[in-house]
This record gives sequence, C-alpha cells and structure tokens, in this order.
Amino acid sequence: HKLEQYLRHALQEQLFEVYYQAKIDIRDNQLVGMEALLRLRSADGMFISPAEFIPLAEECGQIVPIGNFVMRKACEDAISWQKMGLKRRVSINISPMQFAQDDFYDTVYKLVKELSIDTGLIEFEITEGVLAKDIERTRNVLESLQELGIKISIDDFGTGYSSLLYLKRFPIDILKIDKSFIDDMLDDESDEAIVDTIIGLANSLRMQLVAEGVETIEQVKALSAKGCFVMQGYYYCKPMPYLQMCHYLQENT
Ligand code: G
Ligand code: G
Ligand code: NA
Ligand code: MN
Repeated sequence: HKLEQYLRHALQEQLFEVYYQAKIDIRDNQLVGMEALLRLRSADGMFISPAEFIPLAEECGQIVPIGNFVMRKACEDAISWQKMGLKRRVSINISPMQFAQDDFYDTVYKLVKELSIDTGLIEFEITEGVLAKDIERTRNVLESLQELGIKISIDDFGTGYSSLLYLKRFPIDILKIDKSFIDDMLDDESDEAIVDTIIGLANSLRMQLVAEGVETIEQVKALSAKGCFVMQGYYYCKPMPYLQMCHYLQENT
C-alpha cells in the first residue's frame, strides 16, 4: 500500500507535524488548554487527513511509533511553553492500539522521567472503546496514569458504547461532548437531549466538560446556558502550528 509506505517514510524523515487547537473557558475567556493534533503533508505539500492515515496506521501497527512521536513532541512543546511563562495543559490523543500495548504505561513513565515534565501539563484523550476492552487492565493503567498526575478525558463522548458503570469506576476527569451532537443540538431535539444528558452526567460524576467542534456564537450561548463552559472549535480557533500557538498564547495571556 502506497500510503502505508509513505507513513514509514514520514516517520523516518520526521515529516509529521503536531498542531494545537485551543480550548477556551468562556467564563473568563482564558485559554485553558490545547489539543495536540497530528498533521502530515504529502510530497506535493497537501495535507493528508489524520482521519485517513490514523486508521491505516492502526491497521499496520505504525500507530505505536507515530503515537510515541506525538506524545514526545507535545510534551516538549508544553515544557517550552511553561518555560516561556505560558503554562497550559496539552491533551494528546491515544489510539486504542497504542493504549493496548503492554508497555504503554512504562513508555509514558520513562518519557515523563526523561523530560522531567510536570505531569499536570499532560492530558490523554481516549475513546469509549478503550474503556470497554480488557477492563481490569484498563482500570489499572488509568489509575497508574492518574497517580502519575496525568488527566484523562473521554473523546467523542456519546458516540461509543461505554457503560455508565465504567465511567463511574474509572478515574476519568473530563468528558468531551462529540462534535456531531454540538452540530445539530440547535435544530434537533434528540441531539439537544443528548447534550443535556452528558452535561448532567458530568456534573453528577464531578467531571469537567469540553464541547468539541463549536462553530457558532449560538452554540456557545446554548452550551453556556446549559452549564458547559469550555469550548473547542473553529469559532475560537483552528488547529495551528507550534510557533503560531506561541503568538496566540502571548496575545491571550
Ligand atoms: O485534526 P483532525 O480533525 O483532522 O483529526 C481527525 C481525526 O484524527 C480525529 O479523530 C482525531 O482525533 C484524530 N487524530 C488527530 N491527531 C491524532 C493523534 O495524534 N493520534 C491519534 N490517535 N489520533 C489523532
Ligand atoms: O476525534 P477528535 O475529537 O480528536 O477530532 C478532532 C478533530 O476535529 C480535529 O481534527 C480538528 O481539526 C477537528 N475540529 C476541531 N474543531 C472543529 C470545528 O469547529 N469544526 C470542524 N469541522 N472540525 C473541527
Ligand atoms: Na481528540
Ligand atoms: Mn473528539
């Protein structure tokens, strides 16, 4: 497969880039964190969507070294922002296969020690599918990460099939309301009801909330009226490279 070969080449030649998208707490308009998002350009300079290459990287196992690269780069950038007085938490997407590696926790632990990073700077975004698999081990890994000081969020929440029981039993800090519900919440009563339910759930389980894919002021108003105050989406800012995020942080601090 051509793309598979290109992924190998991209890893060797360090062609992957990590972009950052801000999360804004609208109560005080502060940039409270950002999500690291992987980017890759083809030979002609066009972006290849991670939605295309991540599933392939999962299939051929390359997601592990690619995921390790993202983790290291995001940690290094978070440290560099902290040194510049722009301390913010960075969230890193962890793919199910990456999480399933026997040495996942060891890899994280070694990196944390090697970089001497303040673990309060790190958040992992996992999907509901991770919670439903190998429950005992998953709980052990999540608890170890929590002890290390890393925050855990559930990405695309509401689209998977995690049992509410797992949510209660696992150390989860944040629910990210999936973009698909935000997209339609203003015209579709069921989507609005799902958003209300997720907000209620987060409040009763004392978890924080992030709304993903917020694109309009109407969505911002509706979400804040419901008690969800942390927003991520094009309405505030698109994912941007490290240097641009430096400027953005300086302007917004
Ligand atoms: O950034 P964008 O919307 O194009 O991302 C498309 C998909 O790729 C999303 O599901 C996103 O979570 C995923 N993705 C982006 N960066 C990473 C990454 O570093 N690791 C993993 N596992 N998935 C990522
Ligand atoms: O699966 P995950 O939630 O990690 O996917 C995040 C993806 O959503 C990123 O690729 C990012 O580029 C994209 N994204 C973030 N905000 C918006 C938005 O407001 N609108 C759209 N269409 N995509 C967004
Ligand atoms: Na994510
Ligand atoms: Mn998501």
